[in-house]
Amino acid sequence: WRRTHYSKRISPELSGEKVTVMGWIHEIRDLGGIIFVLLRDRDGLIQITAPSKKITKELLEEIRKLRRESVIAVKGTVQDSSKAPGGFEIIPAEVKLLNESKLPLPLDTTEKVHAEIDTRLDSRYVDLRRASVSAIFKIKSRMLHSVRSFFEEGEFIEINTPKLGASATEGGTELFPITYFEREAFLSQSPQLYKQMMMASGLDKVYEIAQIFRAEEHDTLRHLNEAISIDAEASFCNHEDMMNVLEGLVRTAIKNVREQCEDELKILGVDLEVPEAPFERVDYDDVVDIVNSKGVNMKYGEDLSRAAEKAIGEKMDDYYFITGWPTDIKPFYVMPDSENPGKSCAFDLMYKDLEISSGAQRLHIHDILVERIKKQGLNPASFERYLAAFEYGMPPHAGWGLGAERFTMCITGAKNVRETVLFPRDRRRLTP
Ligand code: ATP
Ligand code: AMO
Repeated sequence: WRRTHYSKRISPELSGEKVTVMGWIHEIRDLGGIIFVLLRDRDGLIQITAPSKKITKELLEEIRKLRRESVIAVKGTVQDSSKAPGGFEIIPAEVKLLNESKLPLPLDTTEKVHAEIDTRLDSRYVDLRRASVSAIFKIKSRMLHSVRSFFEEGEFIEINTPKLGASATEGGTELFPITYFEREAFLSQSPQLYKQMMMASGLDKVYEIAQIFRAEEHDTLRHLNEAISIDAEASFCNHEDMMNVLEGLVRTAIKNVREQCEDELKILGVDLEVPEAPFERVDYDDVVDIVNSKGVNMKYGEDLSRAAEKAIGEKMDDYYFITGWPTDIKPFYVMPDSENPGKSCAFDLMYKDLEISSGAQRLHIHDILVERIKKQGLNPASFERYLAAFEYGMPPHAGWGLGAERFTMCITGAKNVRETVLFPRDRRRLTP
C-alpha cells in the first residue's frame, strides 16, 4: 500500500482513476444501504462513498466497524459527484485499518464542540487535526520560510549562537537559571551580545531565527516563556537602514503568505492586506501627548503601559514605528541621539496595540558603552568578553529582534500568543 494522492490533489477531472488515500476518519455516517466516510488528511477532506449496490458485503461490514479518528488507507476509484465536498467521491475497492483510535476523544476534531485552550494544549496532536488550528502553523511555516529567503536575498549570513551562557544579555531580570555542571548558568534571553560581536568579525550582516527564554512572570495573552526571535544585525549602517530592512521583511512575508496560504487564510476568515510602505512613524514625545490626550496617564520617561499601548494603537495605522525613545528606558547597547543624548536611536515596531519588534543603532565606542553599562546599574566585568570585541575594530552597526509568534498573531488574527506555538511554555505549563 502506497499513498498516491493527498486530498488536495484529487479533483472531479480524475474521475475513473484508481487512487490510494490515507488519513483519519473525520466522520462516519451509516445510512444502512450506503455508508459515507469523511477521510481527513493534512490538506482536507475526501468523501468515501460505500453503496451496498456497488461494493461487496464483506467490505461494507468492514467499513461499518470503523470508528472516528482511526487511521485508514483506502484504495478506490474517483467518481465525480456534485453532492460531495470538492465535487468528487471515492468508491472503495479495499479498506485497511492501520490503527484504531481510542474513544471518547479528548476533544472534538470537527470543531462543532468548543474546547478550552488547556484541554486543547494537553492533546495538541488531536487539536491540530482541526483545520483552523493547523492553518496557523502552515502560515507560520510559510512566514518563516519567507523571512529566511528575504535575508538570504539580502545577503545576510545565518548564524547560530549559544542558548546556554554564564550571564545576562539584556540586564539582570527575566532569566532562567540552570545548573551547568558545578556552576550556575542561564538560558539565553536574546542573541543580542553575540550578534553584536559578529559585527566585529566582519561577517557584516547576520541573522538568527532561534529560541529565546524569558522568565516573564506575568500571565498575558502575548507573553511566552519560550519564544522564537527573528534577529538581524548589520554593519556600516544605522537604525534608519535597519528599519527599512524590517519594513521590507514584514511586507514581503505578508505578501507571500497572502499569495501562498489562500486556503488557510480563508479557513481563519482573515482578509490579509500588505501594509503600505513607508510605515507610519511617531516620536515617543508625541506618543506621550497622544496617550494623555486620550485620558490615559503617561509620564515622560515611562515605558508604555497596556492602556497606553491601546490608546496609541487606536490613533495609528496597523503597522507603525515608535522612534525617539528616551535613552534611559532602553538597554545599555542603544546609541543615544548625538544631538540630544536624552533620546536614543531606538525604535519599536508596533501592530495596533502589540509591540512586535525592538531595534536600534548600537553604541560601538567601547568607553561610552562601559559608561552606559555602569549607569544602568550593571557590572562591566560581567560583560568582559563582549566589551573586548569593541576594542579591536568594531564598525558602526544596527539591528533588531522580531518576535515570530507575535508576528504570526498579526498575520493570523490569533488573539492569544499560545495559539501560535505548538507546545507553549508559560508560567503554568511545562508539559507536553
Ligand atoms: P519586551 O519584549 O521588550 O519585553 P513586551 O511588550 O513584552 O516587550 P514587557 O516590558 O515585557 O514588554 O511588558 C510590558 C507590557 O506588559 C506593558 O505594557 C505592561 O503594562 C504589560 N504587563 C506587564 N505585566 C502585566 C500583567 N500582569 N498583566 C497585563 N499586562 C502586563
Ligand atoms: P525585545 O526584548 O523587545 O528586544 O524582544 C524583541 C521581540 O521579541 C518578542 N518577544 C516575545 N514574544 C513573546 N513572549 C515573550 N516573552 C517575548 N519577549 C520578547 C517581541 C519583542 O518585540 N535584543 C533586543 C532586540 C534588538 O535590539 O535587536 C530584544 O530582545 O516581539
